[in-house]
Amino acid sequence: MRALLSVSDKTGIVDLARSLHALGVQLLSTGGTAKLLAEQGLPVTEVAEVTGFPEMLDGRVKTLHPKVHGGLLARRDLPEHMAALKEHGIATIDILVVNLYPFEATVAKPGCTLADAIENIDIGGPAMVRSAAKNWRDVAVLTDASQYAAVIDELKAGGTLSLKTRFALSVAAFNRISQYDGAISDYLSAIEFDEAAEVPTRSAYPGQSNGRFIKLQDLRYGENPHQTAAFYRDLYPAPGSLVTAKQLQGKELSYNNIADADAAWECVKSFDAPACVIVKHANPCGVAVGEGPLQAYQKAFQTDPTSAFGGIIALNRPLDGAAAEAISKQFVEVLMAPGYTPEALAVFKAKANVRVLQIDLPPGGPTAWDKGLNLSDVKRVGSGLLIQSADNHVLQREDLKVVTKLQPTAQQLDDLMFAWKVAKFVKSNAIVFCKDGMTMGVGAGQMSRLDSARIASIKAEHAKLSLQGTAVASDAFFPFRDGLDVVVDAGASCVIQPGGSMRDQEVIDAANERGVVMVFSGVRHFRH
Ligand code: 93A
Repeated sequence: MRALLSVSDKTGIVDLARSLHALGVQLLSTGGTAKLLAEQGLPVTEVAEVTGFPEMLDGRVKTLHPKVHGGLLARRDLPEHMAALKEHGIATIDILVVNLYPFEATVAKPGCTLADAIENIDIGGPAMVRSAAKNWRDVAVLTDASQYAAVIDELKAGGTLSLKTRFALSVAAFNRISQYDGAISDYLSAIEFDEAAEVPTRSAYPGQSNGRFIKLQDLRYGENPHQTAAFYRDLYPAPGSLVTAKQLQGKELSYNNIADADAAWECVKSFDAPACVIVKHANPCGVAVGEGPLQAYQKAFQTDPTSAFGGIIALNRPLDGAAAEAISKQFVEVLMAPGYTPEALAVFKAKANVRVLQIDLPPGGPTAWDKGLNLSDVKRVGSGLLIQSADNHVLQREDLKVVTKLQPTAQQLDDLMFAWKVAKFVKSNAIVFCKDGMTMGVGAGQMSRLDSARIASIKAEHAKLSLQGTAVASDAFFPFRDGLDVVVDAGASCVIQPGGSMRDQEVIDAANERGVVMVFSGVRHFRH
């Protein structure tokens, strides 16, 4: 038997070669690998000796030769193939051990140039891997050091490898090649060609993933214990996104924790002012801005203390000791902030189960960030995917259109803008009552807008909050006046909604009749 060993990552290769040699396998190898094996006293033949060609073009051409590929690809069961080998003096290669130029690790290094990346695109390695993997009935292909031990054990036990093992190795090899090519494709897709300078440059964050993901971890289970689950990240995660979080303490994150944490983080990072968002079951049950983290949290908590129990809490300012003390009085599943003072960390040390995450806010502030990106939003349906650009729309004050006789006061405008920002993160149908930079009642995820409105006011009642003089946001237009009547009956003095209904006039007339302010945003924020 002959084995060809050509590896960039030399981990475990000497032990493997030694075991193969002990089993009577003849060793072939490329420059660096051959040198290492020879230094360890192993008898090894250089591929250059076999091909009769030196390695050339800085190693770009080492193994791309019929003496190598013929030896890998010939079918041992076809006499014509074996005769052709004989005619051309080619010997079969039965085991191939290759790992590729470290392309992924190279491009992951800060400051990696395009030239560095290109030099680390392996050509000869994948070609050999494909040849061997295609001819899996006759050739065993090892592409990862984690496979070495089992292969040696099997060879020691029976002198050969089973077809089953060779097939599994072939599948693993093609998977590795696909992953490798995917990384190259992703990297190059992020390059923009600068016409003027005639140079390609790579944007730090391409804002697209080509559908390529990297597994971060297996999760204990999915949404329910009988479902399996894992957590993946985009190949190029957006700065400030949940996958960039560092967990400082606490139990392992669950599937639902991650989904809720994302909802909370996306919402809190849309605020410029110090803000706090408490999420339960993917919906905010309290959102507030304040002078600092403590006040923001206290206000957010007040919205719905019952629902906040076991909540996911996100803040967009570093957490200080006082805010930590206040938060630690409630049962909290996950806590997120861009930083923690030592006092804040000390508070949670005593509560070992609380998952404490630190995430940097995206650079440039919420507005710049939301506008600049083309993140995609994906939903699985049956055996298909729905893909859309993320709902990054940020409403500006000048976009508002006052449609009632009554004009909003400055305070009402602030409340309306705040309510609109929150409504974007509430599942449809969303009705959100707000006042003084805090949510006063959130109605989420109902099949009828009227029910969302009713639920929001019931919740305010439970929290002993008065809805008198509140601002209300509705994520989509009121199709009839009845929805408006419900929120005004509950105490709202101003309303923001997209407008655009056939019966806008009926709803505007109702607002005028009830003596409330109404503004149109001109955009809808469905969130299903
Ligand atoms: O430059 S290559 O694309 N051209 C080749 O012909 C070739 N043959 C093997 N890269 C090639 N390799 C790669 O060299 C292998 O995939 C492996 O990663 C590396 C091992 O080189 P050395 O043994 O010199 O360290």
